Amino acid sequence: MDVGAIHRLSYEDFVSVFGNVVERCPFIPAAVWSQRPFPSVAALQAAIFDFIEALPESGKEGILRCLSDLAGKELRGGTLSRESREEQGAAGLDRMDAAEVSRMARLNAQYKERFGFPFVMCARTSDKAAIEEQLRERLRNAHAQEISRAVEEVKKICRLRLQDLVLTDQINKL
Ligand code: 2AL
Repeated sequence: MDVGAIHRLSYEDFVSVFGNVVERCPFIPAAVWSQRPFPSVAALQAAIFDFIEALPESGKEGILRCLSDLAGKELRGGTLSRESREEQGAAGLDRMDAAEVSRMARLNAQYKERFGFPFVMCARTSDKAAIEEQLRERLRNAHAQEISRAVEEVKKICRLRLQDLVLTDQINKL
């Protein structure tokens, strides 16, 4: 991809292209827009990560709350974002039997009850068994430790979504 293409995007197109690299957080690309020109996609990614890291804990929790549950109601109801649906599908979360669905629902509810935000994990680099195992393990973490762990997962998801945008060359198609 020609990085100059990013620079040529209007503010509206920039937010439209990068608006969901962090799930349902278009204010993040809106906030880093003023740091243009980005010499590379890696520089854009770094600006996004720096913005997230500079947030207080309450802001990080806010970002985490924008994600939908893994294997939750939105997946079954067809209301996930396209990216989230594809990622959850890649991990096999759309092909679970009734026992798996109810175990995940119980664990997701326990997690949310304990931490106040949904369990977040990069699904594309995992599978349904590993996701359930991680969820059980991370339920034991301390609150602050779990915020940073979950933010690391948001960054992994963001990195892969940015890579997709570059590979599918959606920026040059505008
Ligand atoms: C997600 C999502 O939408 N994509 C992904 O990899 N993980 N959600 C989540 N709660 O972890």
